[in-house]
Amino acid sequence: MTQPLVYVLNGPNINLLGTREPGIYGHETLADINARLEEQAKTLGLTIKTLQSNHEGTLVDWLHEAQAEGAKAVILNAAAYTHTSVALLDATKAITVPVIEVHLSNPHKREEFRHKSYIGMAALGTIAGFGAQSYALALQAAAAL
Ligand code: CA2
Repeated sequence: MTQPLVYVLNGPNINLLGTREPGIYGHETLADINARLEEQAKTLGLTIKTLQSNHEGTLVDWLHEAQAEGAKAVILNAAAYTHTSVALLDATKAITVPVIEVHLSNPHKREEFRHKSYIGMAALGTIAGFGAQSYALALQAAAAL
């Protein structure tokens, strides 16, 4: 039997993780986080597909792809597009796959412009503020769905 598939999508600048602003985003790189998620996915009996793009339309395409590929959940850190992208909101609404919004930091503790989340208007739930652990908590939530 094939294992449930979960997409893990990361948005702009997350590829730079671990290189700048460690006080906010931690010392781990995206490769470190993804490697740990792969291990966790094995334990949970899930298959994950990890992707990162700096381009809004590519993230929209991957949300559509998650649906087309029969993914059971999407974990999405849309980064700055969280606070700006109606296109990602529409894509999140357009698919029936549940989207779990994730953030390393807690945007509500930060600047006012980060308090609004377009993704949060359509996501099943949001996990924020736990650093790299936010992704692990989201994968656990996905496994429980
Ligand atoms: O806390 C999060 O996960 C964010 O989604 C990160 C975004 C930010 O715009 C959101 O408000 C909250 C920024 C990602 C930038 O990534 C960097 C990585 C390394 C160094 C600097 C930024």
